[in-house]
Amino acid sequence: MNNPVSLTQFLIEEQRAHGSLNADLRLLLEVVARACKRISIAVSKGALGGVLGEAGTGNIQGEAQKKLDVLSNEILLQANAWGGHLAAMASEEMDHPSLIPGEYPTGGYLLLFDPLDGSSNIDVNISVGTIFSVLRVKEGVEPTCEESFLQPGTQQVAAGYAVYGPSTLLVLTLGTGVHVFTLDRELGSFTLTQRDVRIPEDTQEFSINASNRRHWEAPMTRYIDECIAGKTGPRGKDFNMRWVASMVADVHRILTRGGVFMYPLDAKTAAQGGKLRLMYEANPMSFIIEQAGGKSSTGRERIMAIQPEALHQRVPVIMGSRNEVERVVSYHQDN
Ligand code: P6P
Repeated sequence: MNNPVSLTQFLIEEQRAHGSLNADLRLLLEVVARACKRISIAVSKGALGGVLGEAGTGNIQGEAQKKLDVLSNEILLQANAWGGHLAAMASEEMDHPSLIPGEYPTGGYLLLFDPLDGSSNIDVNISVGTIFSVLRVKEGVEPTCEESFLQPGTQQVAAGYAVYGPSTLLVLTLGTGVHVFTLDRELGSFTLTQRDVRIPEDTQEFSINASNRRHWEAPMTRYIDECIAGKTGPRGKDFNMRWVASMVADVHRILTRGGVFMYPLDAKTAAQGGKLRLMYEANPMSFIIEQAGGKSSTGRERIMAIQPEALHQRVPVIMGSRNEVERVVSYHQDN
């Protein structure tokens, strides 16, 4: 690849082109990218790194934490402590927001993350990832309190994920398109490998945990049964199914070749409002999907329009190829 564009060069060029990327936000993104490199190294060591298996602790989600969940969370906290760009951080792995240590200055941004999404796949060597979302501190609200984080997804100034797969990728949006960087392990830097990703508007591939079928609402059952009916059914075409059980891996496949990712409201998760978390899974992924021309809904409303009521709030998620998401939403409206 001649004249490879590094993440740093890309961010400088974005600042020149759009002026929306001040020095603190640029530092934030470079620090998060560096933390993702460190997480990638830890993940890639596998059993040799002594970090597989359970940590022996649990998180607010009621989930047993993997050692790499805890390590990844620590890497992101430490990486972002000294820069003076953040007011506070929130994580899937922490009950409450984490404050910037007193010896460091604070800044005007809030960082939210799922430090290692899909970590149940770690011990079986399947792709996992880091998801992050960036907000500005909320005017008139103490920046370090939970309330300051409770902003709709439309308020995000940046969002991204790293996927630790056969290669380590960083996918990023600043609100002016979606761009993909591949980790060059020889240089130790992320190199731009795709600008302005666009999701195909149609698809023949859906992504859902089909073992939950008996718990789904009628519109979801209708949609999936029509896909499975294939050419002989109302869709008149065959569909393929993929479910990695790692949102980052499933969403990246959809970003790359189209598809629809669904973790719908079902009888199992209805009491909590859904399975996936709004603030650091659904919102950042929705920002990326919409910036790439796709759509993202709960089935009944645009995910990024939701006014959050709690930091670890859960929502149903239907996101991906525009025309397919619109069909699923229409079935919910018919119901
Ligand atoms: P299930 C991983 O734990 C996660 O939060 C997402 O990454 C993934 O899409 C989903 O849960 C998998 O859920 O119920 O299929 O194990």
